This record gives sequence, structure tokens and C-alpha cells, in this order.
Amino acid sequence: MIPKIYFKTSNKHKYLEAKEILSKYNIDVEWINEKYKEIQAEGLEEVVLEALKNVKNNTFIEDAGLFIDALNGFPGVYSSFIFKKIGNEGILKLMEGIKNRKAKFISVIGIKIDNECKIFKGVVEGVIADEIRGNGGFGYDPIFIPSGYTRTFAEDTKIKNEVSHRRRALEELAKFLRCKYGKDTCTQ
Ligand code: ITT
Repeated sequence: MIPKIYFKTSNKHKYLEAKEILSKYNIDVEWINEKYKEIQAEGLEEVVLEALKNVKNNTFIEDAGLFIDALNGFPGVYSSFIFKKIGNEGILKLMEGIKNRKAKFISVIGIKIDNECKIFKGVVEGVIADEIRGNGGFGYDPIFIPSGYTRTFAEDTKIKNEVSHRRRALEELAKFLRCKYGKDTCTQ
């Protein structure tokens, strides 16, 4: 049986998305409302691997970010800081007059289980909208339109939970847990 797992994050939206997605795999997740210690690093993986050292067993953490092509991947690992400083209005200002609006969200999840660490990654490609649209979701959701759709994540949170970076990383985590604890045949 898959043990109860814990998600350590200070972001309630991230927890609620994870709970909904993992419930589809019959995985029970409990929220630890704490911020993990984030080092300054070049990549999300490095941040997660370092932070996992101070995480209890059966607990996962996630570092996510928005990477904009025309801004050489900015805000990327600085997404949290930049969101607080300039918000979506600031990003749209930086993007004024820029035709290439390609961007992606990346999620890196790290779990400590049986005192070993595992990392899972999810990516969703899309474009930066021309204006802020929608009230759902959080963070950069009102300016991100996933590829193949016309509405932002904030305008359609159902679609967000079907195609998001977090959804994709959590799916990999779920497959790993179900394989490890015997529900599925292992494919990895
Ligand atoms: P924890 O580190 O405590 O988990 P956080 O909110 O700081 O919470 P991240 O560092 O992973 O989470 O996220 C960095 C920023 O990127 C975050 O502040 C959001 O503004 C943005 N972000 C992350 N995931 C997002 C999503 O699914 N939709 C929109 N913006 C997101």
C-alpha cells in the first residue's frame, strides 16, 4: 500500500492542485504549510536536491518557474521573487513589442522516500498573453496560454489541471509510487 505522503509548500494553491491530481491515483497527500530553504542556484533541480536534505521521509517538495524564450529563460529560478517585485503587469511591460511570446512552465518535484531522493519533472509549453486574463489559479496563470488553447490558465483552471507542468510532474511521481508499492507494472 502506498503510504501517506506529505507536500511541504507555503503555497496553498500548489497543495490543492496536487491533492486533486493525486486523488485520481488514490494517493493521499497531506499539507505541511512551511517554506523549504531555497538556495540560490542556476536550475530548479539543484534547488530541490539541496532542499531535500532537510526534508522528512515520505515528503515531497516542488520548485516551479516560468521560463520566457525572448527573455533568455527569465524569470526562471527567480520566478517567486520577480512575481512579488513586478507581478504580471511587470512581465507584460518587459514583453511589450516582442513578437516571440513563447514560454514554458517547469515543475521539478523531489521526494524523500525510504530515505532516498527521487526527482520528477513536468513541462508545459505555451505563450505569454497580450493582457492579464482570468481570475482562477495563481501567480503567472493570468498571462500564460498553453499551446493548443486560446484561454489563459487563470481563465480555465480545469484545462490547467489537465495539462500543467505540475500535473505532468505529479503523474511521474504517481507512476513511481504505484510501481514501488505494487499497484502497476513498472515501466521505468
Ligand atoms: P513554495 O516554494 O513554498 O512551494 P512558492 O509559491 O514560492 O511556494 P515556487 O517557488 O515553486 O513556489 O514558485 C515560484 C513562483 O512561480 C510562484 O511564486 C508563482 O508566482 C509562480 N508559479 C509556480 N507555479 C505556478 C503555476 O502553476 N501557475 C502560475 N504561477 C506559478
